[in-house]
Amino acid sequence: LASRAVLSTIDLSEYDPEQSRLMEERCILVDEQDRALGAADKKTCHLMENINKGLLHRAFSAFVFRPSDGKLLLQQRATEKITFPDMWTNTCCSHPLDDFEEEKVEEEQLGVRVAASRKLEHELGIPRAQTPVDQFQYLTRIHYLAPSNGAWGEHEVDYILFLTADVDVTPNLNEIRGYKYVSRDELQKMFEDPLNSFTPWFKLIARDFLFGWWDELLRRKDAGGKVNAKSL
Ligand code: DMA
Ligand code: MN
Repeated sequence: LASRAVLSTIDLSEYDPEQSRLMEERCILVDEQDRALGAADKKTCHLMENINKGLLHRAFSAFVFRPSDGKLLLQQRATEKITFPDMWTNTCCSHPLDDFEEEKVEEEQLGVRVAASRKLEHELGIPRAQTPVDQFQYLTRIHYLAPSNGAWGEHEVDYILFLTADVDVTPNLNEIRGYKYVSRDELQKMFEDPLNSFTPWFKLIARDFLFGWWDELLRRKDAGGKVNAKSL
């Protein structure tokens, strides 16, 4: 598998310097059962040539809902992003890193929770105190592969996390162009407008899971309850 394959690389000098630097982060490599196999830099992990050889890494997709009205916080990815630029997507996605011991912890999905709190602050400027790791609800994990533009793509075991919390957003414009809160119906309308483009994982999660879970979240909102993923 990947450990024995000769992996490809690429020159990043044409890309945004900060996003190029972030390509040095070390992702956690996994097998299809999400067993950790080691680490590789983010650049190596996101080249389709390597993905086609079986390279797979761990990721998370966080969905933040506003308590008062149950609306979902969306972001539009910055033009500077190397993969999937300018697309609308869920609140925040990224990777638990091999660079941090606590992000490798698998018990109670601690590693991905810590990474989610870290990246909600990095991308949206949300203070970490507003995203306590024990408040994220883990729903499920999905295995998916999606080409992006040019040489790039994604191939991940992606942990889906929900958080219902009031948050203060101060966008990092190198990461996101914009953000907005949407109701279920407003998101449906956005999907129907061909002028909007969405990340493939957000479309997949929306199609297969999100609307059902969101309905349950709204039903249980006043009871302060969490979504029962097994019942869906
Ligand atoms: C990667 O997201 C993770 C998923 C689930 C697609 P990303 O490209 O936004 O990560 P980062 O901003 O860390 O490059
Ligand atoms: Mn990835």
